[in-house]
Amino acid sequence: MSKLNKECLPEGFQYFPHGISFDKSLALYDYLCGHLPWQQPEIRVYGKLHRIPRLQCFIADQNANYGYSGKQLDSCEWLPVLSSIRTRLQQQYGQAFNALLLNWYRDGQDTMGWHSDDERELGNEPMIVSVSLGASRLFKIRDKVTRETYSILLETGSFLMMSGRSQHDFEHSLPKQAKVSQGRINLTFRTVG
Ligand SMILES: O=C(O)CCC(=O)C(=O)O
Repeated sequence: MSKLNKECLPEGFQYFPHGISFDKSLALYDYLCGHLPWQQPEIRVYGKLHRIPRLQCFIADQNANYGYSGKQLDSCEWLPVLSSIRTRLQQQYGQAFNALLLNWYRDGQDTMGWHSDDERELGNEPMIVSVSLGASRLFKIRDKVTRETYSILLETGSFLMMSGRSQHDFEHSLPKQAKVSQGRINLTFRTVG
């Protein structure tokens, strides 16, 4: 069963459509495309090395080490505009975020596979705030037990907050959307222990 209903996201997921204004979010998309050292690292999947199907950049305070798929991420410096968003989110959500993972989906061919953000460094019930910039993309959430799937369209300037048991009970993904020709950048603010 699949649901497409922003009011009906499972527990632990909350969507805020207008966290950043439309114009500012698109200007920020353009700025970040040209001002970060984007990389396309390789990860090992079932023993074979593959380049991830998107570009990525990781920013963290000193001593905030984080990785996934068995790989530590190299971090770069906070840009002032990203520090400002972090400050705002910290005030809004009462959480100290010390790391930011950015993913750049150059068009609808770029994706993120099913996973949970359940690495040990994120703690037991992490709060992760995800900010979307650029093209709208579908975000899928799947119950690990019932396999029930939820879909939500993440629009530019929106915030998606994941907290509580969201990473225990659910997986999420960003599927391919062949008709999407524009790019999207996603920022996920995290607290790494
Ligand atoms: O681009 C997105 O909205 C998904 C990002 C994501 O799944 C993650 O950073 O763990």
